[in-house]
Amino acid sequence: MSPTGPLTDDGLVRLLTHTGERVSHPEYDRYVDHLDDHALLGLLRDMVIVRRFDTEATSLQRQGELALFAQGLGQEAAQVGSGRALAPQDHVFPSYREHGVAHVRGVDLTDVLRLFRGVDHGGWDSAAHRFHLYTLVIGSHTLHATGYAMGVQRDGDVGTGDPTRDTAVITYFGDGATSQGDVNEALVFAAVNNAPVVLFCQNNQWAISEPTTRQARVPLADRGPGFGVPSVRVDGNDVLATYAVTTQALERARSGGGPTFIEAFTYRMGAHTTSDDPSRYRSSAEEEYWRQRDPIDRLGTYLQLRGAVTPEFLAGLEAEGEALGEHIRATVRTMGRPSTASMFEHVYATPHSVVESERAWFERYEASFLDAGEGSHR
Ligand SMILES: Cc1ncc(C[n+]2csc(CCOP(=O)(O)OP(=O)(O)O)c2C)c(N)n1
Repeated sequence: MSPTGPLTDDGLVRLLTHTGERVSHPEYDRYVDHLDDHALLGLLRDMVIVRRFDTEATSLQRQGELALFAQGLGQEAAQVGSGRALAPQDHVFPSYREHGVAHVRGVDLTDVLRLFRGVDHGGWDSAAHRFHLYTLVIGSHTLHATGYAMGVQRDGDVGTGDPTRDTAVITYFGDGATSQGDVNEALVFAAVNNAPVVLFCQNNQWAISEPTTRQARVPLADRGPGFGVPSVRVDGNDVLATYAVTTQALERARSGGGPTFIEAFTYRMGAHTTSDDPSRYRSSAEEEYWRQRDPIDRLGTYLQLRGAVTPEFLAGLEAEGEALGEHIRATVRTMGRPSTASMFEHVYATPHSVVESERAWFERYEASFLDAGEGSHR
């Protein structure tokens, strides 16, 4: 057992220090060496845009436009780095905080807010984006991801050597989720079936008010080898490192090498959700420690040191953020209420007689108010 407990940052793969210096890593350098200034600025842009989304959504919740919001603040590098490592044909099974991954999968982030406004269970086309619906039941989607990966394997879309065909599945979950049976069962199935799945744990240190020390006595990545799943601990606030380790894990999955467990060591800088008050259970010293390790500042400093950041880039990014803010505010305020009958849609993939008879009953019930001359029901 590790004498340092689950909060140690020992053994983290890191390519950028928290002061923005590039450090070499014998195994992982080769996964990022091809990234030129343009690509690195793209990663910075992704993270800044996603953080702007967070800020706007949090304000809208405070104004009563959203029922709830779960911020991804502080986890941008873990999400953008891993998300950018995906191939178009890969599949993502997220929990409920993966807005950064949604963004890099091309989901319009206002569609994510349809869920938080309560007008839709999802809001985006999960097949088109290969980004499945958010899951609020902690850990259950790791089983869906593993099962899906076993299906991909049985379809013969693994290990063919065709880079446009070979497919991996990735699933995102938190440190608290590792205490759930579902996640442990997913690890068993992934291991014994050699499933092409990457289990990406964002250890953001807190499961609402429960710290990681209440979830484990050892670093979370130590769990993987017990199931026979290779594991990596990565600095989750280092976008280059998360890109590198995820690229390697996805390549292993696509080539038939089986699953990988990744622990991205990061920090939830915001509250658990807008219903939570973290000042009740964590210290300002802890928050300050992590503010010094901000993932956006880290990459931004590195790019400044490289001389890659121009005034034009910064102006463009500012304009992009403003446009996104306007788009979010305008779109959310005009999201209409769903019709009550829409609850009968998408229950099953194909028509189902029970659902159809319930829909017919409901339509008769609604119409009865009109027959009674009330104009509309109350
Ligand atoms: C099966 C289940 N149990 C309990 C909850 C209530 N719950 C919602 S979020 C949460 C904490 C999750 O923490 P973690 O997995 O670390 O993810 P994070 O929110 O930190 O990203 C809990 C216990 C739930 N949604 N589902």
